[in-house]
Amino acid sequence: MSTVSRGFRGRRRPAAELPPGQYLVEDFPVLSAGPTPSIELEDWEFAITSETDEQRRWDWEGFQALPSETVTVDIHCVTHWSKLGTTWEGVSLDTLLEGLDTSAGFALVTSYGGYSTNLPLEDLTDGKAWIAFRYDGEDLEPEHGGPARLLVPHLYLWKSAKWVRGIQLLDQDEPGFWESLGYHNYGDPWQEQRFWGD
Ligand SMILES: Nc1nc2c(c(=O)[nH]1)N[C@H]1C(S)=C(S)[C@@H](COP(=O)(O)O)O[C@H]1N2
Ligand SMILES: [Mo]
Repeated sequence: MSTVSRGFRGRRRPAAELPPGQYLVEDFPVLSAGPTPSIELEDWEFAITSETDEQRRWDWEGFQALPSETVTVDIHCVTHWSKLGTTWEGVSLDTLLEGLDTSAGFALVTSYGGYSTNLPLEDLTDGKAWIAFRYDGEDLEPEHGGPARLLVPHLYLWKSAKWVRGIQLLDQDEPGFWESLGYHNYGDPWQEQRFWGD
């Protein structure tokens, strides 16, 4: 309809779908604590290391050969923006962890460039997290974490480590980059767990 103004185009969703204190964005802001690392696909690798030092390692080719999923999810940044209905392609952590013998309770996710973030292992399993390499039908742009990033949309987006390189499974929780600087250890947007003490 020609009379519909720009503000009414696109996705309109009820406010109940937004966690407290969040506003909607249509664009995709970039938030990085440092420069965007450039990672050649032939050098890329991703590894999961268990608490008993059992390791699984994929190069790009091996990773691409894994079954992937396309998911549409809402994402919520602690700086108050949310973006609804974002579509990603990635490999489920369930696929990557399948058959791995672990009794670890925690995970420390590390990135090319030095970023890290921590979360309970159970927040990575049961269809809740992916290593994503495509966004909106395109290869994931470097500034958004390409070649691949963690996507764990039910927690604030700082948990979704860009340029992901590895995941260490741990018996003891260990704070990541923002968590050791005062961000909430868990970061549930629906509980508004932004900072330490929230
Ligand atoms: N490696 C790395 N991952 C990161 C960050 C970062 O600085 N480095 N920032 C986090 C934060 S605070 C947010 S909000 C999201 C932003 O993702 P985007 O830039 O794709 O919007 O990435 C998260 N993952
Ligand atoms: Mo963020």
